[in-house]
Amino acid sequence: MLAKAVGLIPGGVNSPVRACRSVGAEPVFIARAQGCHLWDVDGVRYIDYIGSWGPMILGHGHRAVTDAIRTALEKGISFGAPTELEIELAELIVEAVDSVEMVRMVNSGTEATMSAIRLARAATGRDMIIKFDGCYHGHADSLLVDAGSGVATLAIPGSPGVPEDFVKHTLSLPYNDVETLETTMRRHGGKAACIIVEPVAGNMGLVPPRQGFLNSLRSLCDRYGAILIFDEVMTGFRVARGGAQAVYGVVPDLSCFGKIIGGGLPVGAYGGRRDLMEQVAPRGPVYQAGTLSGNPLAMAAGIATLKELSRPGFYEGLEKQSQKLLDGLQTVAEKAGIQVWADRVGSMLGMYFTAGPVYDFSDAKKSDLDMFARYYKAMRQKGIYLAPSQFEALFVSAAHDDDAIDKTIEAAGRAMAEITAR
Ligand code: HOZ
Repeated sequence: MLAKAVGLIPGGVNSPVRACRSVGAEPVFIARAQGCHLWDVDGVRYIDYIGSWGPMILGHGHRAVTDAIRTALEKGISFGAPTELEIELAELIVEAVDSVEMVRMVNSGTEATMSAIRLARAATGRDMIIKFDGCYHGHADSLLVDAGSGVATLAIPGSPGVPEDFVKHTLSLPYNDVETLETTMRRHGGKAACIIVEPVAGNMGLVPPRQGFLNSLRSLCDRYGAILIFDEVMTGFRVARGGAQAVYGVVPDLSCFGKIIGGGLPVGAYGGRRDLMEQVAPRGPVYQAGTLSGNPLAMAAGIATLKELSRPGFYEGLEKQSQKLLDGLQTVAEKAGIQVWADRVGSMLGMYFTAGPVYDFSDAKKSDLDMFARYYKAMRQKGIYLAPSQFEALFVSAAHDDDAIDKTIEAAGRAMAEITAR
């Protein structure tokens, strides 16, 4: 399949990281999925820790979600006109995320961040944006500066095709470094339209915010009149129902969502303060549009997913399994004599092959990438499907039961023993 795909699709894949190049492997072609398992086209079963890169928090093929999609499908696939489902999903988001008073649906996280930045620039009349090294906010031109995810995985410094004129307004600073941020804001704060951040960085592995980092973003934005944008495409409804902003108690002006709110179908959204969102067309002059935005299948899948997440004890159960996995991985690494730095926020995990600490992108890059590649391949060979990059997070779903977690820890133990035996 790969041989055929590479002749038709660049690299044989429709998104770079999944090509598995940085770990010296070939991609797995998936045939089907259920619960926490994937089966490839050769019938091999894997325990899945990618979860479609975040959306599948309930596990694959969850009945409530597939039923909702089926019901919506019978009524029509896409209308390009408002539906009641859009109102319902917007209501669920507004109700769950305190800082969001209004929300606009788009089709991907990339669209959400791109649109939120346009809005911030329009609202402030300023061009400059501030981001952080190793954070990834999609592939819009002005955001491909020291980015994480595939850009980090493939060690691409920027991207050809992005005019210098577009990126000259983007400043990228070290994550978790309040001092550098304060100095930069003293110098440029009056010109900054926004600070955009992953409140828990999940595109350079997993790097939680250090104490006070997110609060300092809030106070510096207030001091210099910049808009604070939380990119919660990964963390929204993942680390808590109210997102990372609920976990850390910091209120952004705008938030971006994706992944979980579409239940596995293509969706993104941006929302926040009413006075800002009312500047979006047609209510205001800031243009942004999309033929398939708010399409009924994705809305139905998102609604069904978010309703499941509001069941009492949902997040507690997910945290328990995630902690069990983290503890198990740390134990087997120690047993194998491998130094790792592993961390978790909610059901997002990261593990680096370095003694750490890992507080920013330069720390993350100290991980032994060769050892990661060998670990990845050994785990895959044992039926554990991890992200094929050190610079991506692991996602645990509600379908990862004790048996799956135990098997994963046991496989990790064997994988680590193998990679140290060489
Ligand atoms: N950018 C996503 C990961 N953070 C998607 C990677 C992929 O689908 O290949």
